[in-house]
Amino acid sequence: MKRRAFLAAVGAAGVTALAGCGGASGQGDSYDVGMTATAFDPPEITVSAGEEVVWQNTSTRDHTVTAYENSIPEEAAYFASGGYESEQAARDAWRNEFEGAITNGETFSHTFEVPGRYEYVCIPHETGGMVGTIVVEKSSGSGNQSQSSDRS
Ligand SMILES: [Cu+2]
Repeated sequence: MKRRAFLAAVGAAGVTALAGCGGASGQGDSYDVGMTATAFDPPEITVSAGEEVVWQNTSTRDHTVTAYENSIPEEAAYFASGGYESEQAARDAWRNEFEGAITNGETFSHTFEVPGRYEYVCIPHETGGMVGTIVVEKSSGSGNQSQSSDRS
């Protein structure tokens, strides 16, 4: 319970930071990926390396954000709501005590440092196809990327 409250607080701080520099994806002011009753919305977003992604549960059902351990870049840090260090730990925690849930209105955030493709799932709705993808592109260097595409 304490850990969830902490994650929510971190998410809120991240929102402020994102708002200050223009936001990551234009999906509204306070989050990048919402969660409907059965899906991540949008199911795929692209960010730059070093950017933080904020998920918010915009539905009334409990969801998780749980990275597929084998579908993230090899050098990347594992991420899962609840702070678990492996997919198995996240799945066990959910199965045992529904831990790691993001409840209505709560947020979860993760900063993506390693470029590549990250696939993740909502454990309770995996069979319903509630999966998502984060594509992380190399940052252009100075860290403050403009929205205009001036890359070659
Ligand atoms: Cu779900």
